[in-house]
Amino acid sequence: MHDDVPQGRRILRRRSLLQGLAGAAAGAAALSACAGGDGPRRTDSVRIILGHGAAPGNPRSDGALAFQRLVAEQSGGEVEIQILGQESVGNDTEMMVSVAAGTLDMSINSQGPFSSYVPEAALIGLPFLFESSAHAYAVLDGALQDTIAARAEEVGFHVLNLWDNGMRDISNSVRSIASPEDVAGLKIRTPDDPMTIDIFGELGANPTPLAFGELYLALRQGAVDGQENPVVNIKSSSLQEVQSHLAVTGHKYEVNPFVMSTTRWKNLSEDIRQVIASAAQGAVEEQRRLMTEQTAAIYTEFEQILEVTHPDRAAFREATAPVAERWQAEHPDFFDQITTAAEAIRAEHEEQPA
Ligand code: TK8
Repeated sequence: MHDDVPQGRRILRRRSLLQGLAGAAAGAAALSACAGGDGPRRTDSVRIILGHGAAPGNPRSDGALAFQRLVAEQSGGEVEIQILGQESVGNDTEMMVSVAAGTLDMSINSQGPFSSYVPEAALIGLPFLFESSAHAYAVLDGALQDTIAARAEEVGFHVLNLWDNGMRDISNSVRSIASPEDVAGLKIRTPDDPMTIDIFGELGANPTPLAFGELYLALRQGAVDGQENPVVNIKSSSLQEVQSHLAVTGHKYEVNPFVMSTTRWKNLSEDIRQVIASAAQGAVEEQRRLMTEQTAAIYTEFEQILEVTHPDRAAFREATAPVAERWQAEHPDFFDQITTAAEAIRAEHEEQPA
């Protein structure tokens, strides 16, 4: 990934890989259609291509593998999921474009790039909306997910479910962060996400959107001072090697929307759709379980190798309050829906004082 190929060339390479795959799939279908004779009949087999941007060992990668296995089992081998991870068919933004165009069947994507199509989704990342991932699941699973899915369906994405991209913390290589003032002046890489850009702009940082796959090198070369992500993503992409401070802010939460091109979804048989929906449910449960398990272990490890601070969340909440006001003005209905749901059960999810 970190070679010298210019970005444009790299995208081209990914595109031709995708086209090659589509061609190969068509070729295989044509072959099996005229095969006949001996051997199992493969004429009904279906291949579905799933792209994601996570590194091997990341819960998203392992969740994708669980999905692949469950689909194979539940379809008796009739449906094959081909996984292309680690941004090998494009970064999150590019994969959203490919799914919309129907050249990629599915993606376990990210909140920011998804919110270019479904703007309301950015509000899941309102600063300090959630206390924890468990709080977010309780709020999002159900009516909120249905609202998001209905909007997405109108613009070409069938939402299977929302995976956990975790509570986000801030790492950097310049200084310890104890208060919001310490963030000011830092050049912070953000995803292609309008909410995160807004939050870090409000804190006086210099928010710099960049694809996740470019981040390790940008940090190593000092092109940016820091970044924000859940510790699980920091660890699975080894970002701790090129960072020295971690501030456990939990300043926002993100989902990974698991999307399929609506055209592809509609063209599948009802049986296959049921298999996919049920396998996606099994996979999100596995992914969330892995997130919880890995998060605790990684915090313990990072305490040893990084300078870790636990800033006062209330001070950060106050410093970022104007962000919420702006997004409320822009999406009043969805803002009400999500904040009311989050407040209703906040007390149950607040950390108990020791
Ligand atoms: C990796 C990204 C990553 C996200 C980001 O595909 O870009 O910071 O948090 O998980 O989706």
